[in-house]
Amino acid sequence: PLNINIPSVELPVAKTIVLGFSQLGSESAWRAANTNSIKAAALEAGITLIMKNAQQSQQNQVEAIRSFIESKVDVIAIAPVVQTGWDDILEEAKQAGIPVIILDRAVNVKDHSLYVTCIGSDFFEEGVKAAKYMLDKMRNYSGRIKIAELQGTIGSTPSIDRGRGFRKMIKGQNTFDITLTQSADFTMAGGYKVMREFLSLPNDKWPKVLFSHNDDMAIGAVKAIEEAGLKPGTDIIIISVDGTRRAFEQMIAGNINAVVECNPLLGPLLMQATQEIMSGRTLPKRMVPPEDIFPQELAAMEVGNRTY
Ligand code: GYE
Repeated sequence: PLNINIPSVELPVAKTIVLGFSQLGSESAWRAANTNSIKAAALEAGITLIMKNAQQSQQNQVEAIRSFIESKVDVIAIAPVVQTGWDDILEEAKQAGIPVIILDRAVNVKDHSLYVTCIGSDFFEEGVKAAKYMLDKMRNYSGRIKIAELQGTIGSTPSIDRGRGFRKMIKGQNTFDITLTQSADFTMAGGYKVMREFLSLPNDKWPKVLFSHNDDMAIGAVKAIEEAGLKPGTDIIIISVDGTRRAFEQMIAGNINAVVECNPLLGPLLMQATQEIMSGRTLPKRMVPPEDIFPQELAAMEVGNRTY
């Protein structure tokens, strides 16, 4: 018999990448869009995604990360609820040799080698844009302008930096004054509640401008303003951040005056970064999506393009 010797070939088995992602919660429309974008992009990229929702608790995030380390995922991604307190758990991931991607919000760690890259918006710049719009919008208004601010989650990068960017721009402008400021946790219910409290003060304390750190809180505040018998967008100028479809609809209705865009659709960037890390490429330490600001005059034209 003919004896043919066929050498056996080792076919490389394409191992699917496993990504553990700790999502911070589900407080807003932005967050829902962010979660959906990540799920869809993982599916598209053929990456196995293990996602855990921390319901606004840093402790839950730490436990999720620890479970990812124990189950030896390939890459860990974290959307951190607050900025501080990450050094120890990131050190654990480093000891285990698992690369970490920081997504959306940032972390304050002493050792920057604890994460590979940080993908997310420039929140300081968003605050600057919001203030620039306000300065222009109010340029013909005479007298002192009282500003109310609805902050997001205390200790979170977007809230800290939007507040700082905004303040930087009004510093030295002595007609502009932030007279009321409180956290409403980035939620619609919170925005409603805090704005109601603001408007329960004597009316000489009522603000002329509202700077809301996100759309959900602004939409909640619109309801409280209407209930107080005022016209949102006219009696109180409203500026918010995110750029959700609902906020655009509110602009069209005249209730919100301008929205600073903050892009939640980070899924494709995250999957790309994950694949590049796995193939040994070096990534930039910081990746920032391009973003715009939309005044109410553009809302009707743009609403159809909003994908979140
Ligand atoms: O603006 C807000 C969400 O971290 C950029 O979190 C995100 C913020 C977003 O709850 O709506």
